Amino acid sequence: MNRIGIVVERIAQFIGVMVEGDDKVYRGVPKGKVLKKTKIYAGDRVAGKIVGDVFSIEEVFERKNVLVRPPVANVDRTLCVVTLKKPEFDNYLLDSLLVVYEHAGTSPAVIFNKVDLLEGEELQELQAWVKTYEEAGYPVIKVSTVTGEGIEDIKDLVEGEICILAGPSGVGKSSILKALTGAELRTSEVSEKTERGRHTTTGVKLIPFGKGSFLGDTPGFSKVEVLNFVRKKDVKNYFAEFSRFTCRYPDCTHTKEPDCGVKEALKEGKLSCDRFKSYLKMIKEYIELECPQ
Ligand SMILES: Nc1nc2c(ncn2[C@@H]2O[C@H](COP(=O)(O)OP(=O)(O)OP(=O)(O)O)[C@@H](O)[C@H]2O)c(=O)[nH]1
Ligand SMILES: [Mg+2]
Ligand SMILES: [Zn+2]
Repeated sequence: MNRIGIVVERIAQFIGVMVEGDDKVYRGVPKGKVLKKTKIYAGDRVAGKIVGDVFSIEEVFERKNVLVRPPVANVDRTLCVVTLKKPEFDNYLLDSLLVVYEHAGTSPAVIFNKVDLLEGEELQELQAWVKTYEEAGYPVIKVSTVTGEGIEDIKDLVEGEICILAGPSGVGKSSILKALTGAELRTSEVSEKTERGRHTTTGVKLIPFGKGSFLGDTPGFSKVEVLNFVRKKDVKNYFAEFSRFTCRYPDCTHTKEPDCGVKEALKEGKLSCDRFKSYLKMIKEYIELECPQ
């Protein structure tokens, strides 16, 4: 009888399959037409047979999406991790991640980590950013891996989902992975040393946690060029908050057109100027903006 599984490890030539109703990870071996035709990704849902310690993969089910970096299929959720401090918040980078990962067919969420480091005015600043991203339509969770705040909220949000962590270096992605799953990444398996002596994740490993969820870590990055992924005219579609306002032209880019509801809303303080500035920077348009102080 065929069993169903999910590819949880794809590291060099090794394929690890977790089989439904079984906690063990089997070594996956592609068979027949799968062997000839199909590339196998972490996140793939597969069918096949258990033969001793091996899972022979006879079928790979259709994918919902495939991310390139990291190479993972069927990603439901991208947890975009950022911090206000250590490292300092780069809202343009976050906005770029949100556009690219939504375009890739995943649902992004915003995780503000290291909230234990904030006090006084910094907490007010955090609250303002939380409001901005909630108004943009994203789930937002405040987290500290030091105090444990927010960890259960992440588990509730991503029940049953395949998730990956994304965000700049040093924001605490691996620490969140550890807090959620208990797993410390064994560097020998999923990392290699760079010239600077740092360990960087190379292979992909999805770790089960919470209520039927899986989580993959990624190395941090500092720059995302949205126009390498998304057509310029489509970028505005990934700023869901713009669609609350009506413009004279239905295909308005909210730049030089007359009677633009979005620019009107910015002037009246009904839309975040920070988000709009990110939008302009992404599409490389520069116009005079009227923003209330
Ligand atoms: N104060 C505080 N420090 C944290 C928190 N989470 C992680 N850190 C620290 O931040 C540093 C970076 O954490 P990592 O988990 O390695 O960050 P990362 O995002 O995986 O970094 P890269 O793998 O380089 O992309 C470590 O020294 C952690 O101990 C937190 O909630 N609060
Ligand atoms: Mg890390
Ligand atoms: Zn407009």
